Amino acid sequence: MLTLKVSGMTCGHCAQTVTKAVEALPKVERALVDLKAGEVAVEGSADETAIRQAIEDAGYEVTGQA
Ligand SMILES: [Cu+2]
Repeated sequence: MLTLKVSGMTCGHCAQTVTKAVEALPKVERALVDLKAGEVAVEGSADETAIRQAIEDAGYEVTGQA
C-alpha cells in the first residue's frame, strides 16, 4: 500500500473527489482518504506517478509520501 500526503483536502467533497480520481486509475483496488491527516492510502499496484498525477489533475497537491 502506498500512502501519500495531499494538501488542500478540506471536506467530504474533497475526499470524494480524490477517492474517485484515484479509483478511476487502472490497477487501483481502493483509495482511502484520511481528511484529518491529509493522507490518501492507495491499495493496488498502480504506478505512484500515475496516482500523483490523478490527484493533481483533480486539483490537489501531493507533498510527499506519508
Ligand atoms: Cu472540500
